[in-house]
Amino acid sequence: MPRPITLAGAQLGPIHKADSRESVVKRLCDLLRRAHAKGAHLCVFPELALTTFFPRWYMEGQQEVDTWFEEEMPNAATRPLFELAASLKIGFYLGYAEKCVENGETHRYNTAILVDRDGKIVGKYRKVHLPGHSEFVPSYPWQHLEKRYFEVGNLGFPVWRTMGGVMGMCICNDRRWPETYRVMGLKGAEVIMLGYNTPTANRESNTIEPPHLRMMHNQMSMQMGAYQNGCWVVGVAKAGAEDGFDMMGGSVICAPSGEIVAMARTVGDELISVDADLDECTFNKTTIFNFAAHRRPEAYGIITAQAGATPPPEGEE
Ligand code: ING
Repeated sequence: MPRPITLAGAQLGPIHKADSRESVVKRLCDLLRRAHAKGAHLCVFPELALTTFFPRWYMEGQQEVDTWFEEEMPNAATRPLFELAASLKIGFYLGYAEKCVENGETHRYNTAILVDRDGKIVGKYRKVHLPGHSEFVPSYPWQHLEKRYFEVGNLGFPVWRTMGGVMGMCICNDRRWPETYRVMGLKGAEVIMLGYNTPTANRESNTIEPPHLRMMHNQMSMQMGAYQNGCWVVGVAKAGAEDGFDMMGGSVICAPSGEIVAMARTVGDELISVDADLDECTFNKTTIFNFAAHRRPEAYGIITAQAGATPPPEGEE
């Protein structure tokens, strides 16, 4: 039987280094009002949605680095967003840089939270696949220092039964790895939501990887995740030129069929939405991708047994 849910993606245009959290939260609230006007039940904001994509900058002092992190959530800057969402009865995904103390130790993660329609945090995810590097590379026109500023997420890929379905989260580079979707697919995910900050250009060469190819990889990754696991995927960009550094847009909502059913057309603040039906997950999950009937885990051991590839030795023809 139909299980309607209106999904929204709230793409953000650039956030510059000088932009305050408060000015950004005002933009998030405006997008949330636009989501409400569309009848949305759930609104997905981007990765690191409160600040500029600061891993593009090399910083040495931990004090400076920590200015980009939130030590509690909600906090004074974000409470207006939580309160508005609860008043509008809209759940949301919010990506941000998390600094926390666990067992007396300080940790820093690239984090996303899932907030239900009453404004309560029901889920947290910490980014597992951290791309880039940890040391300054002088030859790069911009840095990508996620491995320097964040620890690898320690929560796995959880899912939550909330807002009428089974919801999962991931962040940015996670969307390129099929394992991300499959772990949540094996837990019955019906909606996988994610935010991303992706440079439009390849920092080393526009010929190896021209922008149109990067956009194809971006959207193809999410379409395949949706199709191969029979779930909705909502992928939302922080886009536009942040202090002159171009980030791609292309936010999408993908149906369980793998079709793109909504797509952003700008590189600014833009809302996309779809009147979805969670029951559309059933066809793939019970036929083509009926995991119990068709998967053969005994053949897949290498996938979790090792990280890198081990081709046969050279010379063995
Ligand atoms: N950004 C990029 C992403 O995975 C990247 C990094 C871009 C990796 C292009 C590979 C190719 O979309 C983040 N923040 O992960």
